[in-house]
Amino acid sequence: MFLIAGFCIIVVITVISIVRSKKPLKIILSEAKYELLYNAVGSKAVIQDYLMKSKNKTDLPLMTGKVAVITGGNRGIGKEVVKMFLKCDMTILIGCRNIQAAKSMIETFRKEGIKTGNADIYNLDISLIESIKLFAKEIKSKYYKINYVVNNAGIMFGPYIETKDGFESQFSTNYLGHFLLIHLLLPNIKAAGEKNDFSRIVNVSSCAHHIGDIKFEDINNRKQYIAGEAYAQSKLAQLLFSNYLNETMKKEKSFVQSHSVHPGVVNTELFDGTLLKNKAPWIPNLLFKTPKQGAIPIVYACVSKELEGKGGTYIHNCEIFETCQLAKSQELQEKLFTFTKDLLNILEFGN
Ligand SMILES: NC(=O)c1ccc[n+]([C@@H]2O[C@H](COP(=O)([O-])OP(=O)(O)OC[C@H]3O[C@@H](n4cnc5c(N)ncnc54)[C@H](OP(=O)(O)O)[C@@H]3O)[C@@H](O)[C@H]2O)c1
Ligand SMILES: *[C@@H]1O[C@H](CO)[C@@H](O)[C@H](O)[C@H]1NC(C)=O
Ligand SMILES: *[C@@H]1O[C@H](CO)[C@@H](O)[C@H](O)[C@H]1NC(C)=O
Ligand SMILES: CC(=O)N[C@H]1CO[C@H](CO)[C@@H](O)[C@@H]1O
Repeated sequence: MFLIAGFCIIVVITVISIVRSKKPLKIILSEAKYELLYNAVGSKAVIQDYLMKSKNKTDLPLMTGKVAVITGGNRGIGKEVVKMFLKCDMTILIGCRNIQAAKSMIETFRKEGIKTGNADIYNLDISLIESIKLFAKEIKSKYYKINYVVNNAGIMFGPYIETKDGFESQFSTNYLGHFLLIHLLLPNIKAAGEKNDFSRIVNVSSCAHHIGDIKFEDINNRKQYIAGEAYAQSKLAQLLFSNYLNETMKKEKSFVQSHSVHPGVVNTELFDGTLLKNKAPWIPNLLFKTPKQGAIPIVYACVSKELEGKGGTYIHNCEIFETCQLAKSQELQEKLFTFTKDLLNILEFGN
């Protein structure tokens, strides 16, 4: 009931705001298309979150000595992931832009009584090549083995902005930066993997990948920027890469597996500035997952024994789930991989 009412309200609000925005008709139509697609995909995901409620759980086993890297991690879903990793007694390397926020977050966890685990905080802006290189160098010099990497930092929608390196910001933050990070950390990730204890790379992707496509001829969406289109592209790109990487690791018999995770539709600041949060904030408050609930499938993807040897999969509410057909296309995976490598001037991936 709530869902249907919510959906109708969103559609009406959307139509009104788009028409009032006085943009060219072509843009209006594309924006309307993506708004409706997001509402459809989002509503379906909210319903799935509800139906799969009982599946959404993870153990927090003791994993003393394991080293995990997380990007972002100072707020939102990432913050809850850090908290659970601490409970598992891991060493967590947090790469974030807001060091102060991360420090006080850890202090708060300690005050709340979480005594286990270690947290090390580093400066990282995942949208900037220089910053990624510095971060990788710093942690590689201190930690020879890295067991888990959670590619969590992400942005959604927002206006067209290009980073200092000349890439559209969602593509750069959600996909490209993490591609480079994994390239740089791969030797250490491989070094940590063992036969029945694989290292794991976990990408926080999204159900939005279902409506994504890769626009090779205009990867930055410079010609026509529709925020929703760019977000979906970045999330599909992550998924393609995750699948590609698992296959590569399998072929070279490295003990590394990769997963993409849809955390659920989660009420975080990611939705700030969206129509939904501006006009009908009661909908996310009522229907969306909490950040803690969103963190559960991510932690599950890292620590679950059930997933050993089952990389290259997409996790939704702690179950292996179907992705869209596009994400499975090996041809597209390969094309995107080569394209991205060239974009970043990487000669040999992971070396
Ligand atoms: N919420 C959902 O419903 C949902 C659904 C599907 C997927 N996801 C994905 O889940 C992930 C986490 O989202 P969230 O909901 O937790 O969002 P959030 O509350 O907005 O948190 C985003 C995090 O990413 C960090 N970040 C953004 N840009 C960065 C940059 N250039 N360098 C370093 N860190 C950066 C932010 O750090 P600052 O504090 O420095 O900004 C923050 O820690 C994202 O990848 C998102 O796409 C979310
Ligand atoms: C996750 O996606 C990034 C690009 O966003 C990619 O570089 C990284 O290797 C991916 N890792 C896995 C295992 O999904
Ligand atoms: C991912 O790799 C692991 C082992 O490296 C393999 O067992 C698994 O089947 C792979 N996943 C897919 C979808 O091929
Ligand atoms: C919808 C949902 O997220 N359900 C459960 C997920 O897991 C947490 C923690 O175990 C529960 O509190 C939620 O009810």
